[in-house]
Order: sequence, then structure tokens, then C-alpha cells
Amino acid sequence: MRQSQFLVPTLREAPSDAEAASHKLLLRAGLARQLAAGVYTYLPAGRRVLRKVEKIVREEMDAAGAQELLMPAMQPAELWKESGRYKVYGPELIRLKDRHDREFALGPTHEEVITGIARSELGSYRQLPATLYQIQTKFRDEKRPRYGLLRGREFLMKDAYSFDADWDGLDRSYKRMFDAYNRIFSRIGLNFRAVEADAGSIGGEGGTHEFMALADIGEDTIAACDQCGYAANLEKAEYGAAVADEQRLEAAQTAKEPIKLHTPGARTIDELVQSLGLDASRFIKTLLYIADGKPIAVLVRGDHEVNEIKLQNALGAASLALADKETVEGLTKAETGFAGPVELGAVSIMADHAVMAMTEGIVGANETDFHLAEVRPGIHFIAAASGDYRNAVQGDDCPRCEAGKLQFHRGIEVGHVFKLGTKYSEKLSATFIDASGKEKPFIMGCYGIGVSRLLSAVLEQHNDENGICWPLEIAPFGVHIIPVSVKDSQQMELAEKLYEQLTKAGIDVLMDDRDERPGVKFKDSDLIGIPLRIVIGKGASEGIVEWKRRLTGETGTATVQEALAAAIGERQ
Ligand code: 9G3
Repeated sequence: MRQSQFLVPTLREAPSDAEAASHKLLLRAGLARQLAAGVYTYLPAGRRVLRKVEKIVREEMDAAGAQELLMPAMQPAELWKESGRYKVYGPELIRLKDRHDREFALGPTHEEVITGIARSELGSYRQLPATLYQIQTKFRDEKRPRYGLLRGREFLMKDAYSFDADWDGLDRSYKRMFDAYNRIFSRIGLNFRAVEADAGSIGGEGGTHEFMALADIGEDTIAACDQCGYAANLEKAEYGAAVADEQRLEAAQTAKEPIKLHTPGARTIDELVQSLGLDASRFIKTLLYIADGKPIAVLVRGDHEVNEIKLQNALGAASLALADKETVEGLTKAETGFAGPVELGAVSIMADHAVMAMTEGIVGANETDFHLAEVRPGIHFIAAASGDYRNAVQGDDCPRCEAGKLQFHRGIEVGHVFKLGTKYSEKLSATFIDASGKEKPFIMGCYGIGVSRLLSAVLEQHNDENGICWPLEIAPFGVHIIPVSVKDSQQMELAEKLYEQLTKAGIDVLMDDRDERPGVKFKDSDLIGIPLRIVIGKGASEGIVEWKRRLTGETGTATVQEALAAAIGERQ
């Protein structure tokens, strides 16, 4: 490709509203342009990268035995009403009416559509297992689209769906997809972790993993063990259970009455730490929630935070929210900030393991401006349940191995695999006839990769102060040929010869044949980030060229033959 004809409009500066590094590079390197909030045009260089990502995805999906199909973006509302999700999703689901006033949704995902296809086309167990996938545009009307392609409203997703006759089959399909994901992200050159995750709204019975690209801009927090392979989204991350120390047990025998402390205006842990000069871990926080309409008191240690996803899963509650001010004052007979578990009346108490492992703690006195000290869990209050209701913290013991400690990382979710079970096949009565002639619901799994988000995740991880450093496998071009002076016929002759031979060898080449100052060409080349640059300059008369590796900055001179061999040797 000749750069004088190639549309790759580079920018000196990114627009001020672009905050994330990947968003700035997306625009500055001429990869994409915003059409509307969260809606992007992929310019030729960006499209080339996407196609290479898709190629890798297809190769690994096909190798894993999945079959590619393509489903519509326009989905009849009936299917979503049948699955019960039409009313579950609010403004995020883009709805429209056709000319006959029939209701449609622009597909944010395709569980309903694919289950409908299985229902009518996969009638017999002989056709199972079947895994079908597509690479297709998704629509989700995000309230706050941001960071370029990281959170868009129209984006490219590979979504796959597996259909098995039984759970063992699903486990096999899930593992095949899981392994394919590892190969895809490794080939793309991403620094990623597969983490245990919470199934969230999609539900499903059997577990789920997220594939996280490590990046500070990532919205998710990962807790990963520094010794073994354990890694989980913080939503779900467990930790080595705190053990009730021995002295706590015998101390329980000598329990005295709690001591009342006057703590005027000290409502938060920080204020209490300030006024009493004690570490946050000496306190017990009491948070009042309403779960499915019922008040509950949740206790966590002062230096911990409640994990509402774990709490909601533990309760099996459909709805969970913090109680409002009036409710708290009604239940505790005190202003907010003084709630405690001692004589709290009919409210059931759920205490995190770490609280039950405390010998004694300081709690709200259920009296404005007062707290109670030397409160003994299990003596001065009884917990209806104790469990893992808190977020793991850095340095927690690993839940899987003895020696490891949990370290936190930020991550961008680029993949998500789910065991759905019969959640959709039952709702849509999608069944097959099993070997004994009985009708059975499919056991399903679903597997997504954010293809366009992946492009931005790679940009977040592969850049430096001069621009992008594309991994070779997905770079828009493999080699960037730069003649220093297009007016010099010797240089251009050599450049053309090199261009022709590299192209013939099947390498994507961009030739900067623009009549621009060398400095401008080199700056653009660093920004666009093509892995190998070959400069044709003064040495052209002796057939000598200069090369530079974008990632390492390593440079050298070589004959044309050597340059050819080097470029072809590491072919994309
Ligand atoms: C909706 C809207 C947004 C959504 C969904 C439905 C996320 C929705 C979860 C999934 C699960 C998997 C197949 C590929 C992998 C992910 N956001 N999810 O179901 F109506 Cl507006 O999409 N789907």
C-alpha cells in the first residue's frame, strides 16, 4: 500500500475529551473516527487490524469445532418476551418499530435468537454437541459510553453458543472454548488472565470465567494469587478464611458487659479512628440493607467493605439495597452512623467470617453519639448467618494455596464464558429427543469476545510515548518502507524493488511515498506503530538500508537481501 493514497489521517494531538491512552491513539493514529457517542467508523488501518483479530478468532473457533453463522441484528420482541427479558432490560436495550408497527430490538446479544434456531434445527441428540458462533455488531445503549472502543454503544462481538445433551457435554464444550480463548489472546499478544467471575444478570447454573486484559484503565479489579494460578474478579474473589483464634474461645467465658463510649458525631470509621485513635480493624461496621423487602444487618470488620454481589448471592435475593435514612433511624432508634448488632431487635444479622473471628470489637450503640466497646461476637449478639460477604483485600491469604497472598490488578474484560445450563432452553421450550426417545432441554453455554474492545485493550498495553507498538500478528502492516527522499531516483528504485519483493512474499507493506520531510515521516511511523521499519536513504547507492524494530527501538543496517530475509523470516 502506498501511503500517498492510503487514508490514515494522523493527528499531532488527540481531542481533549479523549482521556484513555487507547482512545487518544485510536484517533491520533488514524484508526477510527467517532460518528456519535459510543459509535465509531473504523478507518482503513483500524479495519485492517480488526480483520486480523477476526482471522485469529475464526481460526481458533473453527479449530475448536465451532461453526460460523450470522444472525440478524434486528430481533423480534416476541422472542425477548418469551424469554422474559424484554421487560428486564431498560433503556440499554434499543427498541424500534417497523413500518407495520411491530416491535423489534437491536440485538445486544443473541441467546434468544440462537436458542430459537436450536429449537427448530437441532431436534436429535445425534446432532449434539453443536457450538455455533458469529462475529457480529451488537447494540447496547450505554448510559455513559467512554474511552473510545472500550465502552461503545455499537460494537463488534464474537458470540458463540454451545448445545449439549447433558452437563458432562457442556463441561467439554466449555473447556474447548476456554482453551480456544487462551490461544486467541496469546496469539494476539495480550497480557491477560482468566478469572473466576460472577454470572451476573445472565444467570445460568454452572459458573463463569472472564478473560481480563491487564490495564490500569480497566473498570474491573482482579484478585490474583502471587503463588498459584488462582485469580478472580473482585466481585467473587475468595480468601483464606480467618480462623477464630484460641484466646477468643476461652475469653468468651469471661465476657463482661460491653463498655459504653461517648462518641459525639463520630459516624464513620474514619471519624471513629480519629476520635478513639484505634485501628479500623478494631471496629465492626453494621450496614442495614433491605433484601426482597426484609431488613437485614450485615456486619463487616471496620477495614473491610461489603461485597453486595456475594451478599445477594448468599441471600438468593432478587433485590438488595441499602436501607434509607428513615428506615435506619426507625430500626436503630438512632441517627445513621450509630447502628450496631447489640439489641437490634428483630433484624436478622449476617456477619462476615472476619467479624466472627474477632475476640471483641467496637460497634454502634443504636443510640445517637454512642458506641459500645468490648462487644463479643456470639456472646453479646448472635449472627443468624456468617459467611463471605466482604471484598477480598490486598494481602489476604490465597483461598487455594497455603503460601500465596492476593494481589490486585485492574482489568478490561475482553472475554466472558458462561455455563448457562437450561436457563434459555427451558424458557423457550427448546428441546431435543434423547437416545431413549425422551424430550430434553438443551444444556447450553455462551462465550463472548469483545472484538472491537480488544483493539483498544491491545492499544492500552502496546504503546509508548511515541505511539503504538503493534504486536506483529495483528499490526495493520508488517513492514513500513520509508524512502527518505522520494525525489532521489536511486532511493525510490530500491524502495520499489523491496516493496515488490516483500509483497510477493505475502507481507503487508506500507510504503511512505509522500513528499514529506523525513522527520514527519518518522514521527508518523512511530505513531502508526508498524513493527518493522526499513529506511532507504544515503546507503541506497550501495544497496544498503537501515532497519528499526518499533517495539525495542533496535536499529541496524543491512543489504536488501538481509532485510528481505529478516522481514520474511518473522512473517505475520
Ligand atoms: C441486554 C442488554 C445488555 C446485556 C444483555 C442483554 C450483557 C446481556 C450478558 C451477555 C451474556 C453473554 C453471549 C456472549 C457472551 C456474553 N448485556 N448481557 O445478556 F438486553 Cl441491553 O451478553 N451473551
